[in-house]
Amino acid sequence: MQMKTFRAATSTAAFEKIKAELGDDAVILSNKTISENGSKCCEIVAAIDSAPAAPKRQSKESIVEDALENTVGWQREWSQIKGQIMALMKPQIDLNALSPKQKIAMEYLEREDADETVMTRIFCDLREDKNKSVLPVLESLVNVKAFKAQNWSGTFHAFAGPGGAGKTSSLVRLALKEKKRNPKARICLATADGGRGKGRIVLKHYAELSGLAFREIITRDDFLLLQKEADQFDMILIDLPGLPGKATLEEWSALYGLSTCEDLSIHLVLNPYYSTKQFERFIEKYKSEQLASVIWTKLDEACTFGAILNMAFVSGLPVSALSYGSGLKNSIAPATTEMIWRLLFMRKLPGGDIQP
Ligand SMILES: Nc1nc2c(ncn2[C@@H]2O[C@H](COP(=O)(O)OP(=O)(O)O)[C@@H](O)[C@H]2O)c(=O)[nH]1
Ligand SMILES: [Mg+2]
Repeated sequence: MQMKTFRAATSTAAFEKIKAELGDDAVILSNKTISENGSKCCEIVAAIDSAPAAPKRQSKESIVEDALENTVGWQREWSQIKGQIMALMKPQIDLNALSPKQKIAMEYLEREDADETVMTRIFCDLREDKNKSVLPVLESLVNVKAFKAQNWSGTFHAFAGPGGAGKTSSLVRLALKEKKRNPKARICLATADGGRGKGRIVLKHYAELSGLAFREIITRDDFLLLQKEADQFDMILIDLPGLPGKATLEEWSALYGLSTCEDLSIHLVLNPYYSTKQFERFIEKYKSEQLASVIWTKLDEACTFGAILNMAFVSGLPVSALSYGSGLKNSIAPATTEMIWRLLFMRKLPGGDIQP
């Protein structure tokens, strides 16, 4: 048996090292948080029965073949079925079957990048009644649950999403907003993002500045500890890392013990200007039973807002906050339905500015 100790800033990084060096068959013997040169890190002892197989050399052709073979079958099938349903539906979507007002609304939403599934759903609803306005239809499509302590019963809130989406800054700004609204609120900021990354420093800085508690989650032990002290806090906000490669939120949550925490809501932080394919990927990557809302960021940089409708329809998740600037002040708002309609139909940001 070959045994080796691995150290890295987080469990995820340590597991990556183990996978690269010992392969998928490695057995974990221990996994703990230790102190190294004054900062915390993760130490894992892993073992493997025999020497790991040398990575096989691949020709260009075999890489292409592997890639084609590995395309997840059902994903491809589903997107084909969806494409065919849409192709069948499209000729049925005759905008002239609607009232002139309804037609204008549909054309507007199409320009705003509302996708085919959303357009089909709205069309079917409007076609039933020529006097029906588009707003009640949209209201049945997009739910809102503002990010305010009184709206959410659980203590733990984790912020997930792609790197650079605005997780750390949304978390800090929402925590400061909550503290301002209720100075007695006992709020804890916790980082599970990379141990030594910039996000950690930002979080620590604002926690110290604003009298908030600060914790680091390097391994699942740290999260267990935080759960044990949870009754000291009214709200615990956790900054999750952007997950690299094929890593999924479900895997990550299981690894760190978040998936068994019943008191946890995960908020997905997204920008409206990712491509349709990218959104499809994120929906797969970040799917989780604990996903509870979407926080839309960088609205000030977007030129269409149809993604908010598309995501609401496909995920059924409410929108909890809207971020519209990089500054600390007046740049994030707990969401309201009015804000979303103003954004969609008037290009008015929650702060009042009009988008070009
Ligand atoms: N323009 C604009 N910039 C934002 C917004 N939210 C975050 N940012 C900026 O986007 C960058 C990445 O944000 P960060 O919170 O570090 O992203 P993370 O990697 O998801 O934690 C930072 O420079 C933020 O200041 C927003 O709503 N509008
Ligand atoms: Mg961050």
